[in-house]
Amino acid sequence: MRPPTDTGNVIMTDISAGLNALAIETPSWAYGNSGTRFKVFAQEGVPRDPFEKLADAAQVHAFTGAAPTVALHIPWDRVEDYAGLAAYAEERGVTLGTINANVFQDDDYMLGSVTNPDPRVRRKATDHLLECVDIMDATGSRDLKLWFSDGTNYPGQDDIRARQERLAEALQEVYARLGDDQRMLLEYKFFEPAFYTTDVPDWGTSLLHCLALGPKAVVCVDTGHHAPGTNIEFIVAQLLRVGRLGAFDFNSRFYADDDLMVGAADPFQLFRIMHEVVRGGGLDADSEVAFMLDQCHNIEPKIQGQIRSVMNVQEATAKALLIDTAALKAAQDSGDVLGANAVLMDAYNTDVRPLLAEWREAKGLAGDPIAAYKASGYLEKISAERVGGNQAGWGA
Ligand code: PSV
Ligand code: MN
Ligand code: MN
Repeated sequence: MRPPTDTGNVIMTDISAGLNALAIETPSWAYGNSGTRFKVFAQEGVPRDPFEKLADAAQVHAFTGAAPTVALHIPWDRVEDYAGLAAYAEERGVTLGTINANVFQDDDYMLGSVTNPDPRVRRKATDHLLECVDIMDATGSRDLKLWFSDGTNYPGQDDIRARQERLAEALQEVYARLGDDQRMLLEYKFFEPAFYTTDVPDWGTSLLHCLALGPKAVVCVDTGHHAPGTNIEFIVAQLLRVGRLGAFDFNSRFYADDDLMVGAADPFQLFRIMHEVVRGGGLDADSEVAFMLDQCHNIEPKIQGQIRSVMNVQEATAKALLIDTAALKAAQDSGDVLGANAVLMDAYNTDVRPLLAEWREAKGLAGDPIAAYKASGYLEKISAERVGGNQAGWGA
């Protein structure tokens, strides 16, 4: 095992380079009130509009130094002047990131959006996706993230094969509208809200559509969108191999799409994922893999929850960077099963918190971002200033 810090600067330098490359995008919707279908619990000081969400996201970046961009969800973050919104973000030290389309909350979409049997609804949905590309042009965003709630609840309800053709047609139209430096991220999810078939249920379906579209179409892996027991790191390795891992939506789950803080339910899984990311070049200088959070903080303080999530990803990444890759390869090549496993476990079992504090302090940040944020008084300030904050999506 490579000891983390005190045997020399070489190791700290290696790890620093990897950590420096790790930028984690936070989602605007994490800052608003959220809940389950049973209850949304209102918290004090939550943002009343997209501007205030950006102000909160800027705090996460200020205290972690690792969350420089913010994802928007349209229409939740609809404004008149997107260039103005981008300028507001930049004044606070962050920039606008991925544009998330939303073709799941209108009554029209009960039987699907771009796969709906009704051509009028398909047109409406595709027009929204095209509008999102217009917004990307105004915000300077690179990525359009597409998640479709489309699917069926009952066998025979619709022609599941025709739905794939409708999906391909809409994706093709949107793909053709992308600029040279823009990308389409196609997210998959195995169920919910559809319970029998989902039109983009898995990475294979997403990848097939991306391959048919072209190089600007890449897969988004939301870590909460798999059946229990799915080996997500294998999916990550496979997509990296073929250059089609576009992005992560990080979160963690105990049961279904729980949207809990990444690394909370299964830190070992997150470490295994980050090991494959590092192994597959996902943190290299020429990597275009985007690391995003897609979470809701229903019962915990939201800004603090985002800071903790960023730290959890950093801890898993630092551990992955600590793996003694030469020793691992030697053990693997010689068929030393237990030796190879021990190399991985030694890195995982290392307490990287002192090393991360050192990395932060070298950048002029507080070693403990949570304590520094709590001491800053920001939560008290927004609680006093903001009255009547909105639900994550529909209000703002
Ligand atoms: C769907 O469950 C999802 O993961 C998609 O990314 C949505 O855009 C997001 O959640 C926000 O609700
Ligand atoms: Mn997601
Ligand atoms: Mn989800």
